[in-house]
Amino acid sequence: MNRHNGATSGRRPKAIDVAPLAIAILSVLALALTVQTLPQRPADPARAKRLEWFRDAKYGLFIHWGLYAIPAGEWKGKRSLGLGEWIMNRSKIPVAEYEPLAKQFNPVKFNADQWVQLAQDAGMKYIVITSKHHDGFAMFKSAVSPYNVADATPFRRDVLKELADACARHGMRLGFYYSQSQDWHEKNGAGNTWDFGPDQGPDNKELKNYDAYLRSKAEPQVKELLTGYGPVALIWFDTPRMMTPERGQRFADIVRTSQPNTLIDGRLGTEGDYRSTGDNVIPPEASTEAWETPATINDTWGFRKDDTNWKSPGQITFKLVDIVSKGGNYLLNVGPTAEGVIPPASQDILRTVGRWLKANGEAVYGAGTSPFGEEYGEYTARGAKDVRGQKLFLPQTEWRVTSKPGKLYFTFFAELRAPFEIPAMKNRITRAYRLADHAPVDLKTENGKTTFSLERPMLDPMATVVVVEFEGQKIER
Ligand code: H79
Repeated sequence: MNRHNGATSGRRPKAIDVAPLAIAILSVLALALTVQTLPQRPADPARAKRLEWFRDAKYGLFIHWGLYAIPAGEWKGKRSLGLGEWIMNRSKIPVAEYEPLAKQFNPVKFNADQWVQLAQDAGMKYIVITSKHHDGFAMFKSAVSPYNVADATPFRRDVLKELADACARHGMRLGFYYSQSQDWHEKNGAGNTWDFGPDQGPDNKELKNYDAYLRSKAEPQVKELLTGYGPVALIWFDTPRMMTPERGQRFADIVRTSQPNTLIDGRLGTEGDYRSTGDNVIPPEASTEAWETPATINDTWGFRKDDTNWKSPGQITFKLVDIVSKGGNYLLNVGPTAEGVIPPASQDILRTVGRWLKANGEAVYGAGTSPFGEEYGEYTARGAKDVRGQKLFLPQTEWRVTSKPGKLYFTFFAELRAPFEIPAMKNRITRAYRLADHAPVDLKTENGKTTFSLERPMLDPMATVVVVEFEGQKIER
């Protein structure tokens, strides 16, 4: 027991005082336990406010578009493996050979309104587009560097400005990806070892004048993005190589002073507003802090003409509901061609998921996490390891749960072979119905267990949602 408990100091408890004393001690213990289980970051009301729209949005469109769409995965007649936007790095293309791609960049089929319309049809609530990827080429008119779409190409149009105006017309939020650390076009940026040598020596000593690059290009370009394109929903920084907390803070200060409502993602190098998972990584369990999974619709971000490994609409829908049930956002990428066309296959997939969301969006937008968790799967008890050598997680993918006050949304991704048993809870269940057509679902309660069955074939074989209403706001287990 805590003899130095301030709540009892100066008092000598008599027998009759034991109850308040016990309560005081218990509340101190409870406080200590709460503090331990709270997320590490301190409560920040301004951040919570900034994040409100983001937490409700759940689903965004990522767009990777730049000069790399021209080679589209092939350099000098040879396939360059890996991510399309990494071709300069993977094929060790010197700046002197990559830079002239700008003279070929003329995406005459680019139509910002059509892209925003696609995102809207897809049921996406925000767009994030590459303003400058690791190759250093800016997709906006920049006074900081002539290596940009308006000054170095025959197209001469400010792509980001057109997109920002279209988003404003459609009421769509727009954020910018900006590669703050890697810049393969600049001798002092990180990453271009083939033209400019290694970034760091064996002792991590910096061999380039990295701060000169940050101050002369990255920082002023981020400032341009935050001053010339209307309200910016977020800045999506990436790969924080050599980003010390001080350097990260310089970017954070630029964002906060230019647009205090703009969110900072989780890859700046200093604390952002939300956590970014690894690329294509969906965590195994739910979390209450704001987070986002950036993900590819095939296996590349920037367009590759040979990548047709599209995820199906059913796979995308599962990932979206899985992520929402764990408290996160899904930022799903498309890679437009050098002509300015979003590959028709990815458009079809997005629109199919969008049609599902039209009927079932209530289970997604603004929805909270699952109060259960057993549906996610479990770690293997047999000692198998995953490819990274971590304990293997065996996911279950039959169903997921999202929630709103008084409501649970059970989404089924496969037909039920037996009546579905609602996980045990203290709340009384009042009724159940299919979300898409509001058809009632019969509930059976026996021995304190409530079950229901779904008609076969399922209403929507891709994903059928059953709403279960219960007494009270929150599930008590
Ligand atoms: O913008 C997308 C990626 O280009 C970027 N993040 C997403 C959102 C990203 N930057 N770095 N990485 C992802 C990690 C990259 C790893 C690899 Fe490679 C690039 C594996 C293959 C190509 C580096 C070069 C490691 C091997 C070759």
